[in-house]
Amino acid sequence: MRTLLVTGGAGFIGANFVHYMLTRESNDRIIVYDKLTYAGRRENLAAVADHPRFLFVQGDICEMAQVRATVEQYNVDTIVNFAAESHVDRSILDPDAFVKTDVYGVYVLCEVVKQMGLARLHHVSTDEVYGPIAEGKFREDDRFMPTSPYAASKASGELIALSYYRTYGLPLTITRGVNTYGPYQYPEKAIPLFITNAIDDIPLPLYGNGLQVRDRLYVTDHASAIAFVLEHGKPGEAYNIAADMEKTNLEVAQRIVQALGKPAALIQFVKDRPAHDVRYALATEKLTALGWQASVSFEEGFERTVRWYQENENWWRPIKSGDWLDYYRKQYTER
Ligand code: NAD
Ligand code: TDX
Repeated sequence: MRTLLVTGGAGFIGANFVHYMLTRESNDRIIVYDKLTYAGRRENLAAVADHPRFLFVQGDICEMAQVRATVEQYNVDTIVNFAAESHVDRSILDPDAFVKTDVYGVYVLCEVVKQMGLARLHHVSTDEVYGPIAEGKFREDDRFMPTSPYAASKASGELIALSYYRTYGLPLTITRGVNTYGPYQYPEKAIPLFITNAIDDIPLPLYGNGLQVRDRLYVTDHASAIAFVLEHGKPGEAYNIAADMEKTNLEVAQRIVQALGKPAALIQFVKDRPAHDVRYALATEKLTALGWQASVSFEEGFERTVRWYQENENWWRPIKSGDWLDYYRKQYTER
């Protein structure tokens, strides 16, 4: 039996990972440790709130004493770190929290794992650390060339963690996933933003020409890949996660209006994101050679996602407006 401290477990991928871990055969205990920023919500964990192997602790990964106390109190042996500021547009407008959580916060977790002799730190990273690639795919040993303050913070956090593996032998594994979508994703990210806008007949703002390419991964596949690396990954190694489902933003927006029976005229081209990465793509042989594979096609994941937002308005309506979205609309959607 392991006891996992899932930092950032009340956010989109973290909550889906917790659901995944608690519904499969295992005795693992799951302690979610989350600051509950705007992106972290107890509602995301409502389905497992009474599960006998689940507990929630509100806390910040930048607070070393609190992380240590939680590890001690619950006999944690493994930390899986999802906690991050995760939205590129917010990092462009105000990078401060990104540097704190995505860099310093990772350092704190490394220190705790080192000081307390834990069995594993698994750090969840992103395709964005490599930067854009016009053709071909990045492999795990390619150099980092991040563009946005978000991507640079994630790259910096990873470099700190890797230095702890090299210098102190920290039992570290890393995964770098591509753009992930599915239930519980905050409606500031493109897919849930577009779906919820389309439901309300609000324009879908496509940055620039809409031809930027992202590889799309359904969230349960992202969760299963992390669980797989926790069991089969080798310390000191990073693993790309992708499912070979490259799509332009324009194609995704078109599929959304079609699926919801809305007019294509809802799609509006707006001012581009500064330094917008034109394409991300990852080679996944390292992970598939170990035996992991994705199980949800884009068609199936897309249909499930659209249906989930249609059926769960009570989840997204309360967070569909507010300071950020109002500010964002001014910054990005007015030409
Ligand atoms: P999210 O923004 O939905 O959730 C982040 C969670 O971290 C929230 O619950 C938030 O409250 C929590 N958090 C933030 N700062 C914290 C702090 N200082 N201490 C404790 N908790 C804190 O993000 P997500 O989309 O679920 O992403 C999860 C992880 O996966 C991130 O590390 C992100 O970089 C990475 N990632 C995301 C994607 C994607 O497409 N969403 C793709 C690849 C990698
Ligand atoms: O309104 C929009 N219009 C638009 O055209 C928004 C919000 C986005 N976009 C474009 C920008 C990107 O090319 O859609 C694409 C996807 O945008 P986001 O959903 O913001 O994702 P991205 O910037 O690619 O980053 C995501 O994937 C990698 C996550 O937010 C990161 O946390 C993850 O590391």
